Amino acid sequence: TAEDGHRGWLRYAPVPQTGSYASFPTSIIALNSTRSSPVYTAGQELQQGINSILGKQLSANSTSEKTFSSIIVGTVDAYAKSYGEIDEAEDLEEDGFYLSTEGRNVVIVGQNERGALYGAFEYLSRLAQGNLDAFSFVDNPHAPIRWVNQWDNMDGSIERGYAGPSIFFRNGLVVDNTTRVAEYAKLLASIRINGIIVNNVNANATLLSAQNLDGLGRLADAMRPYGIQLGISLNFASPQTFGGLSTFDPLDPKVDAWWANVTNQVYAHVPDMAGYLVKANSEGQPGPLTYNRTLADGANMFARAVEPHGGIVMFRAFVYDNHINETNWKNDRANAAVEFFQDLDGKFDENVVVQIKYGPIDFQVREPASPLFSTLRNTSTAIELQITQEYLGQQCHLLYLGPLWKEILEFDMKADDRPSKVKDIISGERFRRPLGGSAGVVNVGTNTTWLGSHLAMSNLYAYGKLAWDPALEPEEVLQDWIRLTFGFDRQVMNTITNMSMQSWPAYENYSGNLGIQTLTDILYAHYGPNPATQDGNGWGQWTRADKFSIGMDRTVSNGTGNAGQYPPAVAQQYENIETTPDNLLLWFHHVNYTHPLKSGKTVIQHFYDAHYEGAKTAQEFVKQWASLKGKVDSERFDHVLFLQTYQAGHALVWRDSINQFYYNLSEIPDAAKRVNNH
Ligand code: GCW
Repeated sequence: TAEDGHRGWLRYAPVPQTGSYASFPTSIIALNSTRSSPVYTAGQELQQGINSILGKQLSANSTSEKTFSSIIVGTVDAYAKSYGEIDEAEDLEEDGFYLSTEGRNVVIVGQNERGALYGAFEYLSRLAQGNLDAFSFVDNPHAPIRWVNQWDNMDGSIERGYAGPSIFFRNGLVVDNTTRVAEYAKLLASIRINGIIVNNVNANATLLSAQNLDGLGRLADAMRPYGIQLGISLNFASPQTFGGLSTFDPLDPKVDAWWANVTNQVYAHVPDMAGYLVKANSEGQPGPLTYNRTLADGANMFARAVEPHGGIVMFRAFVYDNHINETNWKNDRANAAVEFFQDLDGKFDENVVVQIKYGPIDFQVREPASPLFSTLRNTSTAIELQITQEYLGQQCHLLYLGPLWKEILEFDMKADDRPSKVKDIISGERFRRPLGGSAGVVNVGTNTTWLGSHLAMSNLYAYGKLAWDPALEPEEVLQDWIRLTFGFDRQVMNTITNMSMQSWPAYENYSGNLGIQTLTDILYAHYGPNPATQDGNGWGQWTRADKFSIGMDRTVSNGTGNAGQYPPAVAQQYENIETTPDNLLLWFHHVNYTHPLKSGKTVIQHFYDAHYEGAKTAQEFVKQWASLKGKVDSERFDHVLFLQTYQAGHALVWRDSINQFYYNLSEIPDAAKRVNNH
C-alpha cells in the first residue's frame, strides 16, 4: 500500500511467532522524558514497533522502577545512575551503543542519546526480522560524519531529484507542515545518519531571511527528536547579493563580520546546527578565487564563523573549469580536484572537512577512486556519494549501488606503500584526522515512495549502513532491507537479491563499458543514451572517440598525467595498460577499437556484446519480478512492474543507439552480425 511505501523499511510488519515470545518483556523504560530527546523517541518507537511486530502492548515509562522484565533504554550515564555501571560502557565511542538481550531485561545503552536511539532501532530491526536470539554487543561508528545532502531549491524544485517536489521548501519559504520532515528524520535515524544539509549546494541566499531562519528552526525541531542535526548550504556571494556589502572577499573584515553575525542568527534559531556546506568556484558558483584568495581562505572564513558554536564546514572538492578545450590532448577535468587542493593541504582550519566525490569526474557508472583521497594528509576528508541516480537511470532503472560504493570504500590507495583504504582515509584513521565520514546526496521528495521507486530505497538503506560500517557486505545489507521491506518469503528474497545484485553490471553493460563513463546526454538531462554529446564540449567528460580509437589517455608518459596523481604503486598500475583492469581501460588509456582485452575480445566487440547482454538482463528483470505476483501487495507489485517494463524497453534503446553509434563511427562489423545487419 502507499502506507508501506511511506514507511520504507520501517514497516514493522507482524512476524510469525514462536514460543520464545512468551517471556517477552512487559514494559519499556526510557530514561529521559523530554519530548525532544532521542531517548524519549526510542521509548515511543519501541512501544509502537513492538505493538506492530508482535502485537504486544508494552507500557512506556521514564521511571527506573522495573517490572519483572523490561526493555531499558538510555544513555550510559543515565543507566549507571539508576542501575549501576555496565562494563561494556568503556568500549563505547561517540554515537555508539551497547545492546544486550541476554539477561532478564533488554538493555539498550548509548554513549549519548543518539546512540541509545540507534540501539533501539537495531533491536527493532532484529525483531522485525524474526530474530529473538540472545545477543550482546557494542557497536561503534566507523566515522563521525554520516550526513545526507538534499539538493532542494527554495522554490520547492529539487536539482537531480526524481520523486516530486521538496518536503522542505515551497514558494521560496520553508514549509509550515513538518510531518514528512519528521518521518524522513526517523528513516535516517534508523540507519544511523546524524546530519542533513537541507538545501541545494547551488545555494540561494534568501534562505537567510528572517522568515526562513524561523523556518529552519522549525525543521531542526522536527528532526531533533531523531538525533538528526540540521545544516545548510551557503552561497559564497551572499554578503554582496543578500547583505548589501560591496564585496564578498573572504579576507575583508566586513565580510568576516557579516558571516559571523549571520551565523549567530542561524544558531539563535538552531542551537545545535551541524554546520555549513559550501560549493565555491564550481559550475558558475561564486567563490574566493574571484578575489585571488585561495579555496582555503574561503573555507576558513566559514570555519571561523561556526567554530564558537561547535559547527563544522564541509567544503566541496568538486571544483573544476567547465570551459576546457578538448583540442589540447593534455587537458583533463579529472585532474582538477588534485590541482586545486594539493597545495592547500594543512591550510584548512581544524573544523573544515573537504567533501570529495567518489571519483574524479562525476558519479559515473564506473570511476576509479578520486586520487584526492590520498593527496590530502593534513586535511579532514569525507566521501560524497549519490543515492539519487542522476547518471544512473534516475530511479527508472534498477541499480543497487551498494557494490559500487563498497568497491570504492575498499580501494587501497597504498599511500607511502602502507595499507590506505579509502574507508580508513575518510574515517580519519589512516592520516590521523579528527573528523571525516560520508555525505550522500539523497533528494527524496514528496512522492509517497520517497525516491520515486520502491526498490531504490535499498540504496538509501545501504548508504547509511555502509557509512556506519563499511566492512559490511552489500548483499547482506540488501537482504536485511528486503526482509524489512517485503517480508520473509524465500522467493521474494531470492528474486530481489538476484535482480539487485545484477543491476549494476547490467546498467554498466548497456550504458558505459570499460571505464568510458556513462554515455548519456551530458549537456543537460543526464538521461538516455547520447554518446555524441560526450565530446566537443567544455565540460571535460570526454571519450575522445574517433574513427579508429577511443578513451582518455591519462598516462604520465603520453597523456594527461592523471595516473600520476595516485601514490606510486597505484600510479604504476594505471600507467601500464597491461595492469589496468579492463573495467577502467578506457578511463586511463586511448586505444584502437581493435585493441584486445584480457578476455581476448576486442574493445569494439566487447561493446557490442556487453550491450546485448545488459539489455537481455533488463528483459529478464521483468519476468523475475512478474514471478512475484501475489507475493507482494498489488500496489507495490504494479509500481515496480511498471518501472521494470519501462527499463526493459529503455535498455533496448540504449543498446541499439550505442552500438549503432560506434558501428557508424568505426565501421567495424559485429562478429555476431546483430548491429546494422539490415
Ligand atoms: O554534475 C553536476 C550535476 C549538478 C550538480 C553538480 C554538483 C548540484 O549535474 O546538478 O549541482 O554536479 O555536484 O555540484
